[in-house]
Amino acid sequence: REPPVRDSVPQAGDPQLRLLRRIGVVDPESLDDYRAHGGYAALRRALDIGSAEVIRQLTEARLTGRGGAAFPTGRKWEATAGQPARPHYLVCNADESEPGTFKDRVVMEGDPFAVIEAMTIAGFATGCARGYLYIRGEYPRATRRLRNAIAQARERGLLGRGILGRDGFDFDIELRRGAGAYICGEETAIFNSIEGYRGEPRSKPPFPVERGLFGKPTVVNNVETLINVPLILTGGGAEYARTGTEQSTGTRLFCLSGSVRRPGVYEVAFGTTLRELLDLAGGVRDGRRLRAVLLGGAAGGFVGPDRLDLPLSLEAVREAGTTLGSGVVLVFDDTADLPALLLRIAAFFRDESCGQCVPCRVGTVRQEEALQRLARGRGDGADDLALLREVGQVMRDSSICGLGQTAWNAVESAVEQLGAFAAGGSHE
Ligand code: L3W
Ligand code: SF4
Repeated sequence: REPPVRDSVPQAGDPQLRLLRRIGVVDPESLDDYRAHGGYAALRRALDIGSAEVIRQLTEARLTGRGGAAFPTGRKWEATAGQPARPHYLVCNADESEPGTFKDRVVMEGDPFAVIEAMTIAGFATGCARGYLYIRGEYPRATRRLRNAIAQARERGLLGRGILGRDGFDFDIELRRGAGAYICGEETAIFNSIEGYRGEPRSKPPFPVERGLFGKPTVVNNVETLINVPLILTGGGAEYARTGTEQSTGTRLFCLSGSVRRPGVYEVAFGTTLRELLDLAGGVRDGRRLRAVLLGGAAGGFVGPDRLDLPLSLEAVREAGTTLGSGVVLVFDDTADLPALLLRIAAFFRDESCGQCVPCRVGTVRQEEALQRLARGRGDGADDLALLREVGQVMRDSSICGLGQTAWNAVESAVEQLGAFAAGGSHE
């Protein structure tokens, strides 16, 4: 079933936009139109300057991963390119499943050729012969448009053998659809899924750059990370780094939803404050007061109305004890039922845990049970709060992957900073 079209790019056509500049402007089904809007100039430039210089430009731009962990992209590409084992693989992580995240969908539906061009540049720079585009199964329109983009690019010599007439540059893309499991967005669970095994994360290290898909050196990047690459190549890494802050360069796509007047995807420079971002979206809906904002998604953390002047940069949110994650900005007004919300988040993690390791498999169940007791207002809650903290710490310290390691983040921030279960906080 096709999901409803969301009017999610309110500022399409705005000259300030970079990553979203073609959305709503270009015909997403036409390679010619993509080219007419500057498409494939960056791939030409990449071939002209060579793979080492492409990576140098990314490093100079100080581009970081947009999937949540903000690892330096230049370092990742350099590490993969330098591996002697062959073949190398590229994986574009388009399994966008973090609750409240829909930026990659907007990009893939509105500017699919940009994703294909960026993957081709990544393949060239890191010496990959094949790229896998692993897309969330619930994204039928994006899947159709990407399939069409891949087919057109192949037809026109922009994928396949001798790309753009360059002897020896062979690269192709295979699209794979996920089947509804959140954990398959974890980079090593993707490998298992592509290889035909259960979607369970692998222990790291070894990191994918050394041993990834089919045991070979693999570079894994989020959709948003990749679409920054053509911009960096056409404008230059140093120029790119002039936008944003010292440690967070460029722009970021934020997914605004919940109690805001104009929900959607917004592109702003890193360092923009939360207040400015909420103002762009028209502020809190129906004239209500702000209760909290969930930043970074279920794996992120809540901030209260006292943090509206928080700059949205990696360094500032780290200091504030939260994360930008995959760009989630989920807004709650003063009618929000925080305990009910935490129960929903806890149920999500319990449900999506792959069950492979004990801290996460058992911890997510214990977390949900303790929250249920707290929400029912049983006793003074001291024992359950202590249990929550202990279980949360164990999950964070000893889970195999990011799901278990972050399953306590949002609950912790609501308990410790918003006083979700302080006297009178129970919702019954
Ligand atoms: C080479 C090293 N590579 C780390 C690589 C690693 C990975 C990247 C980040 O994501 C985030 C979390 C949530 N040599 C390396 C190295 N790498 N050290 O860098 O690695 P890591 O392990 O820090 O994080 P991760 O497990 O890949 C966890 C977020 O993901 N999350 C949900 C995200 C959801 C979406 C979505 O729906 N679109 O993105 C859940 O946990 O925020 O920060 O590539 O290989 N020494
Ligand atoms: Fe699976 Fe959770 Fe362990 Fe990750 S932390 S491997 S999701 S059980």
